[in-house]
Amino acid sequence: MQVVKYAFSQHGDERGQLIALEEYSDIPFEIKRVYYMYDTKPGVRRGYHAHKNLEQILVCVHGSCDVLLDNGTEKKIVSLEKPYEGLYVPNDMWREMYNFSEGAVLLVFASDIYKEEDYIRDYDEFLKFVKKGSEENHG
Ligand code: T46
Repeated sequence: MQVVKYAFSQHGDERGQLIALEEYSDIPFEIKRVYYMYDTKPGVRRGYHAHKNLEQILVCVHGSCDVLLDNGTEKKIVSLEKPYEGLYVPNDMWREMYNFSEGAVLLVFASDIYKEEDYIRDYDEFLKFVKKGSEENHG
């Protein structure tokens, strides 16, 4: 599994840093929604789902957290600890976010509005979904 992490351009000067993110260039899709999570309680693990048709970029703009990515055959753990790093999370990818540091803020850019029907929240259903997709693609 290829993990795609972006290193965003930092516009730094003696005053500090600034990052600007534009759709279709820094963010590789049209941004239809932005959300963020903060005040995450100690020991909490979030996510536990995949999306059928949603691309996202996750940026830990303050603090750090870990993200487990699972495509049904392989798992990878990615640490997000720099405000200039973005993790691309494509369709058909199970994700869990955990190890949030105190005060962590996880910002997410999404390619679509919120649609509950796009979520796969059951892991066995997810495995069936990705297996079906790969059979359709490979005949
Ligand atoms: C994802 C990971 C990285 C909304 O009403 N609108 C929204 O756009 C979102 C994202 C959530 N909600 C509501 C639905 C739930 O009642 O906020 C509540 C918490 O959402 P959820 O339990 O889905 O949060 P996470 O952290 O498990 O997952 C979220 C995103 O939902 C998901 O798409 O990829 O962050």
